[in-house]
Parts: sequence; structure tokens; C-alpha cells
Amino acid sequence: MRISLLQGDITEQQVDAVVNAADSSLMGGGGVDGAIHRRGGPAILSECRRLRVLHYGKGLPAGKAVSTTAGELPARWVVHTVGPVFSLDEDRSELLASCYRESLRVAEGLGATSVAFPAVSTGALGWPVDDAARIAINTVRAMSTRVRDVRFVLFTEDAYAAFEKALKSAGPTDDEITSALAAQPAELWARLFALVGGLTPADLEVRWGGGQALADGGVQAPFPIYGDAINVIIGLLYELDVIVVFDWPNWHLASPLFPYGRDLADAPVADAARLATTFVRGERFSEGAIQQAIEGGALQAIFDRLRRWFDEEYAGR
Ligand code: AR6
Repeated sequence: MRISLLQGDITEQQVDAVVNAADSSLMGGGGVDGAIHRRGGPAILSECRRLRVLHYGKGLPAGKAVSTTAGELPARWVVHTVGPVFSLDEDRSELLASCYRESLRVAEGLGATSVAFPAVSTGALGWPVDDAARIAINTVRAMSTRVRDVRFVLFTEDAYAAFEKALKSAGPTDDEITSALAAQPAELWARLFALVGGLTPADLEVRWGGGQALADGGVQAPFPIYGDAINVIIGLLYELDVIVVFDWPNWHLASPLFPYGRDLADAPVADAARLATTFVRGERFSEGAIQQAIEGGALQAIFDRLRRWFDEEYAGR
């Protein structure tokens, strides 16, 4: 899937499906909703009325999506989704994520391969755009769908900047990470697996330095000292593009894979790279992130997943 960002008016998009930030009544409103009904003409509203009468007597709930014709818009369908109202008391992120997921599912069910989204909930419904952008981008990226082209059409410069930031910090996609791994020479992979296979308990021992008195009267902060083999392995992880540039501080807070890589066996190999990055980049002078990986089993889980990918996919390229 290709994700792109555009600043402009969503009603002008030539895509299979345009997503509407609809009102739960399905009867139209302001913002994106108003623009879509105005430009799309009465055919959209008349289908909305039918849907309302036949299926959604109480209105379409937040987080759900339904489709109608696109009327006179350049698109083929409009997918109407109802965003949640932003709340400081209650975390409704899951409902906002659901708008994107359900809309893509509906669009995919129609046979759409290109879909344009607005920044749902960020207008009348008051969701802060930085947070809404992060949820939108992460949700769409995590989906596996037949939709090939997803565009976010942002009305304002601020919204565009927020989506650009969210897209950047999400880092490379699974496919991009996997292609980078697959582009590395077999000799390097072989070296890595040989080193990992040959690790002894002594190699895995972590010593702690620091604690000396400093000239200024302070005490040097403690820092972990890893064995040579571990340092060589970390160097190789960088060389093999296993260590990727992305927003690991946020990723690890939300990922069930952190900290010990449980279930990594069933996850894409890209997640082994993300978990490895979290430990290696998460290292601080006085913390022992890599020690935690060694002692908690994450290191083993990461290399098991990389090895299986190597045997099953890399070797059979
Ligand atoms: N194209 C792209 N984006 C737009 C356009 C446009 N033509 N017009 C506005 N935006 P909103 P919501 C941006 O209020 O917060 C309505 O009355 C806008 O700058 O359309 O989900 C409905 O009937 C903002 O960033 O949707 C519902 O009752 C974003 O689109 C309710 O408001 C969303 O703003 C839905 O509120």
C-alpha cells in the first residue's frame, strides 16, 4: 500500500472511494460532510436517507462506516464514517482508529483500490490534529488490504504538517524493512548467525562500570559493559539494516511485543527489527536496555525470528 499526503479539497479527488467525516444522522452537516453533499449532489443524500431508514434508525454509530454512490463527485463511492467526539476524560482513540479500519474494509469490499481520507474528527469534533494524525497513519499502515493507494487529503497547512510528522515518525513499513533486509549480502547474515549461535554464557555477562569519584566531587554514573561478542553483533545489526530509524519510544509503549518479544514468532520479521532497535537505540549511559534483552529472552526471540526469515524467505529468493 502506498500512503500519500495532499493539501487540498477532498471533493476534487479522482479516486475510487472518498471517505466522508459524516454526521451520525447521515443527513449531512458542515465541514467535509457539507462539501461532499454540495458537490456530489442529491443522489448521495437520497441513498443516505434509505440507509438511515432501513438500517440505522438511531444513526450510524461512531467508528462505523457505510457506502453510497459518489453522485457527481469524480469518485465512484463515498464511504461515510462517523468520528468520535474528542474527550479529555475518556480515551476514544480506538473508535477513531476504527473509523479508518472500517472505512478501508468497506472500500475494499466495493473493489476500490484507491481511497482518499480526510482528517476525521479534527474539525467540528475537536480532536487535536497531531494525535489524530498519529492514530490515522498508524492504523492505516497496520492494515493488510487490497487497497493500493491511500491518500490523506488535508485542508489546512497545520493538518498537513501533523500528518507529515506522523508519517515520518512511523518509519519504514514492513515491506520496506523486509526489502532492506533482503538486500543485504548472505555472507553478513551468515556471520551474524554464526556469532549468535556461538555465544557462551560468559559472552552474555554484563559488567557494570562507573562509580569512581570525579574531580568535581561527583561520582561517575554507572554504565553497562557488554562482552566483545555482543558489541560485534550490535555492529552487524546496524550493517544489516536490522536497526531502523523510527519512533521507537512510542512504538514500544504500545507494542505487545515489548519487552520480551513474546509472540514475535507470529509477527512479521520487520517487528524483529523494530524490537531490536528499541533495545539498541534505547540504551542510555546508565541504563541496561541490552542487558534486559539478554536476560529477558528478547535477544533470543529476535534472532530466532531473523533466522527463520533467513531460512524461509531470504534463502529462497
Ligand atoms: N476537504 C478536505 N478536508 C476538509 C474539507 C474538505 N473539503 N473541509 C474541511 N476539511 P470536519 P469532524 C477538514 O468538521 O471533525 C460535520 O458537521 C477540516 O479542516 O469536516 O469529523 C459533520 O456533519 C478538518 O481538519 O469533521 C459531523 O457532524 C477535517 O476536515 C461533524 O461535523 C475534519 O473536519 C464531523 O466532524
